[in-house]
Amino acid sequence: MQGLFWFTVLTDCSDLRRTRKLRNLINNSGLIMSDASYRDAIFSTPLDKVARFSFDEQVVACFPDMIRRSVPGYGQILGMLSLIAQRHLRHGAHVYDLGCSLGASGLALAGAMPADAFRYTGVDLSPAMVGKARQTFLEECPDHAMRVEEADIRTLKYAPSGMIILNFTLQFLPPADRDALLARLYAALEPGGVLILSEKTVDADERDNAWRVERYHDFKRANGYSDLEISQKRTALENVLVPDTLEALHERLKQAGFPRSMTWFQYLNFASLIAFKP
Ligand code: GEK
Repeated sequence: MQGLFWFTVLTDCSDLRRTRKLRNLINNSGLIMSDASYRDAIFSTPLDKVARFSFDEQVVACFPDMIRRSVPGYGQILGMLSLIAQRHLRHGAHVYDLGCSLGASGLALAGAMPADAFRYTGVDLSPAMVGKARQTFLEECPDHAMRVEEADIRTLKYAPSGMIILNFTLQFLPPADRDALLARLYAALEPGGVLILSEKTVDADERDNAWRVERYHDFKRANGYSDLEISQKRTALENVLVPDTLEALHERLKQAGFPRSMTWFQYLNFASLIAFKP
């Protein structure tokens, strides 16, 4: 009887912890990563020649700060992931997080769901990202089934999955490679499975696009980036991050086989879509 009491108390405590973490995520635009990362100052001094952006050690060291200050709504998207997962995932289903970087989506899921609720595989091409993500999962959620693979998501052999997360990654693939990947993800999803696709977007209308980009730069300035940093980062990302329009993203999903997709979140020129496999 006493044992049952403690079991109930302990279960309630961890439920409470999960609820707090989740509430924190939804209401703040920050990350739940407990280690404070370095402040992103990569483009803060004038560079003779701005090199193409790459996910190297320097970026990994300041990545949580960089993404939090550069992607409007990043924390809110992470927070909603687990609420979406809890509605759509069957118990114990497999989840992919493609282009997982430091595994923030995995941490968000593990922070909100019990260890046996899902199995997670993060995939990233950057060895520095993969190494740090593995270490974070070991430290933060050793009881959850969290794997991280170093691989190219275009050539990976996919296991059947209930949910696939593609958060701010498709935009880094050459546009010609995007449809083939989405078709393979549709095939990998189990019936009833969902794909979450979050991307930076561009407007077809020039005036709308200019307005959104200008307000986005205001957002970055308000988050402490200087005009020099904004302009050098923009140069570094040219032809590396190639955004689609929202309409093109929905069309790609349709071509890939998804009969239904919707934009569930939008903040300036960043959006998150959900696509359903019947
Ligand atoms: C997050 N989802 O924190 N195969 C595997 N990984 C790739 C590939 C590829 N072909 N191309 C790029 N990447 C994360 C954020 S960041 C977005 C994603 C950003 C990886 C790349 O190494 C990087 O870690 C990630 O995709 C993109 O929610 O930095 O704006």
